[in-house]
Amino acid sequence: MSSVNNGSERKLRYAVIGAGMAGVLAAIRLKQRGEDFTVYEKAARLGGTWRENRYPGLTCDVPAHAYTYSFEPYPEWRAFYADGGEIQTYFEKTAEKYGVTPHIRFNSEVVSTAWDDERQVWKLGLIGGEQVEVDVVIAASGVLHHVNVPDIPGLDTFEGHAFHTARWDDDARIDGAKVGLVGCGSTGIQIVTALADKVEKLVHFQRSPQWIMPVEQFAYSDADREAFRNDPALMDAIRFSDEYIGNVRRFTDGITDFNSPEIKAVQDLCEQYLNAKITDPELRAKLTPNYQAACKRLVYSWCYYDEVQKPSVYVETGGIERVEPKGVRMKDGTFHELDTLILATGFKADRFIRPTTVLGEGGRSLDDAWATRPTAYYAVTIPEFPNFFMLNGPTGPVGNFSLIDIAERQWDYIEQLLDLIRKGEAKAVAPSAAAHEDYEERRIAAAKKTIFGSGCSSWYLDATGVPASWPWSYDAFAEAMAAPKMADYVIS
Ligand code: NA7
Repeated sequence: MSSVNNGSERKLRYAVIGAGMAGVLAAIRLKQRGEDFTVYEKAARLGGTWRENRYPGLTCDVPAHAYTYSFEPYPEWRAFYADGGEIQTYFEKTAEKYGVTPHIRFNSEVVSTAWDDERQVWKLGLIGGEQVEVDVVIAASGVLHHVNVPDIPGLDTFEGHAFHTARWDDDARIDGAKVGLVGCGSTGIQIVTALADKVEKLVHFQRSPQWIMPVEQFAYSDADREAFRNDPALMDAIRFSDEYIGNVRRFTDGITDFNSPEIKAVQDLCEQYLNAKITDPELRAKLTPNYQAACKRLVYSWCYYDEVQKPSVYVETGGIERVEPKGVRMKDGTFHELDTLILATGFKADRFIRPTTVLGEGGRSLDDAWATRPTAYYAVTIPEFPNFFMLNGPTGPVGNFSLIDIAERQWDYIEQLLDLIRKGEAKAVAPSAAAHEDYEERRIAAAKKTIFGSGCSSWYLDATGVPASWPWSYDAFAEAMAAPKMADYVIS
């Protein structure tokens, strides 16, 4: 990371778009340098995905002590895998501690941002019509935040509460009620585990079953937290343990080749877990996927197979014909009467900063640049969009690594490009079209060999069916982020 701005550098004005995990990170780093920045946040609270998702059972699948900023360990976690509310508290406390909350303008959605070729500045339009001018835009607007509401006929005729999991409806009847749940990603599976004991009946509408990776969950005691406070090395020991970082690194390396021994080991583990836990052959058949483990993002759970076997839960594998006022009608005519219908149907993962209008050099729109698929050079920068940097942008996710770690490394990369501008060696930087094309060619070829491209549908795939995550190893990612190839940048 570069040093504090000591006044000899050009003083830039920065707009950070989004006050989620990545936006708060950018804010902290800019604050530490003494830079002039504002974070524009569309909502009334920071937290991004952890603000928006409040569904019962919400848990992060990265161990809590590995799901923190590297510079801000947190002794207070209540369990090995933290719940969403705790994580939201962590980000709010951290933003407060580092003094960045006052730099966030809440309820201030950025609706447009346009590059002025002549003056080499970005002009932002805010929701109320206000115009703002900055030198640098940091797009930290998140990945999984545009909800995917399924197009099921009759959905709007349902008489009970029907809602997407990221729009949790506190007025919906859950306790002692007949609840329908559509979707079996991490969200749907976590909701089954939280509701099985609360509802009268939970009908889980399953289009595709999921492979479940067994993990262990346990609570931290007061004594554990006291020990973490007194000796932060204990938290590092978890963060850098072979059980976590070693496994996730091996898994991420394995992802790059769907025939790899690592993927075979994951497959064996998931199969053994399923066969050991689910005793009823009919239910086991329903829960057995017809694709390789890890092709869809692996679902981690310590209790799903126990909960799904409870008498209150019914896994419905038939096709949904339509929603009716009192429930869901299946294609075979079966009717499930329901009080509440929960849609755990995921997100439109190809939106990123959109619907914000982004116009780069010569008025080129991001929508045009992304007509085939959203792309960014090494997931961070885009040709013809100078001084525009993305955190957790397209092709950013690296295996099952914590997105915090990924954003921190991306920030270190961005800093080195910003330094060129601060030191007067450039007024604007963007990758060359040729460098980006070369990156995309290599990335797509590698992506097709990854486990995500082995023949299943998932939010990892772009509209052309190519996996849109980092297709190489974690070490390759760390190396790429450590030093931008300056020759690949157009520096004006
Ligand atoms: P996911 O993982 O995208 O899962 C969405 C689920 O919803 C998945 O089971 C889909 O089935 C199902 N789905 C979507 N549309 C429909 C319709 N129309 N009918 C029936 N079922 C449908 O989203 P999550 O929120 O669970 O998790 C997203 C990420 O958040 C997760 O990977 C973690 O990284 C955190 P399909 O598999 O397409 O057959």
